[in-house]
Amino acid sequence: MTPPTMIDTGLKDHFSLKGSKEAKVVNLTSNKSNAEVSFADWDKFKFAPIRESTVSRAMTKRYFADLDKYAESDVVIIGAGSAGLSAAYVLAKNRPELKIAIIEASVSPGGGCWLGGQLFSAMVLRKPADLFIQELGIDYEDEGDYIVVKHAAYFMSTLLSKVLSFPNVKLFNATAVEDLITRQDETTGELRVAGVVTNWTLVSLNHDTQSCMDPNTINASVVLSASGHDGPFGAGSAKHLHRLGAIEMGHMRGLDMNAAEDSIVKGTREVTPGLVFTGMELAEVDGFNRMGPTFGAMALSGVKAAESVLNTFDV
Ligand code: 48N
Repeated sequence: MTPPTMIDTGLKDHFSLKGSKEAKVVNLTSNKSNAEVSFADWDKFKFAPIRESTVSRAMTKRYFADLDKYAESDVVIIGAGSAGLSAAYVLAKNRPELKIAIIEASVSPGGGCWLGGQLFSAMVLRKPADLFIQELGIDYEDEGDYIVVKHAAYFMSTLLSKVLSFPNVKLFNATAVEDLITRQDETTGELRVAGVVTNWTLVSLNHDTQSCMDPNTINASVVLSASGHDGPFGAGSAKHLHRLGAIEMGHMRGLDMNAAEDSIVKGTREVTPGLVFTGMELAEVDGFNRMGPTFGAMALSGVKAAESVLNTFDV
């Protein structure tokens, strides 16, 4: 019987691995104990030992350190969809000194950007959004006035991985923003947003089934709301401001790709002191059209939102 061919585990830098029984792993260069391990004989395979509490402490120590660190954040972004994450990328890359907390209600960040339209995979972005795709190093097909990324998940996973790799960003997923921290100017009466009120999403979904489950808070110099159009959680900040009498809600209008994408990008701004809106939540604030399955405005609204956030710092 011909010996099995070389198994490429992607680990060959550390292992000399052959498919045959005699294969030996020579000096695990990344392993301090320099243990000799043979992957050829799985019966002898063994992980390094661990105690369960070590895993628990490794997770909880870091999570609670992050809660402490980001309890005072420079920027809080509500919603890890395409607009929120595009803004997070621009902010984190350009201002590494800023502490940026992203609050995402879902366990899985990404919002509506894992698929194109009607569950189709390909993602369309109209130019000049191709410039942002080039910045992210994502391959695409150039179709003249627009580009196509072969799978929306390729865009979202690339953007997400880059945002999460920045040392000044912390993603709190499975965490919902339930309300806004506000300050009222005693003389002018002007309302300023000064942070967010949070809770585990599963708690937020069950306030009616339990006795009072009070929230937590994050103070922030600026809040960027990117919670998408109206839905179970969507447009939360717009609804909070409306409840507080700070804005009238325009509510998202019918689909018009050309009108929608231009107005969303141009309309991205600080709507109330301390609160910038971006992405489809802005359509609920200003009554813009929806654009349907095209994502250029989400990316570039996020880019503009980053600029609006920085402008509030640099006043
Ligand atoms: O993807 P979305 O919903 O929002 P955007 O604005 O980033 O992108 C919108 C885009 O996907 C479209 O809707 C496209 C262009 N379609 C247009 C059309 O015509 O239909 O992401 C929002 C994120 C989601 O991940 C939510 O889970 C999250 O925000 N979220 C929240 N996270 C924390 N606390 C909340 N209260 C909350 N509400 C929503």
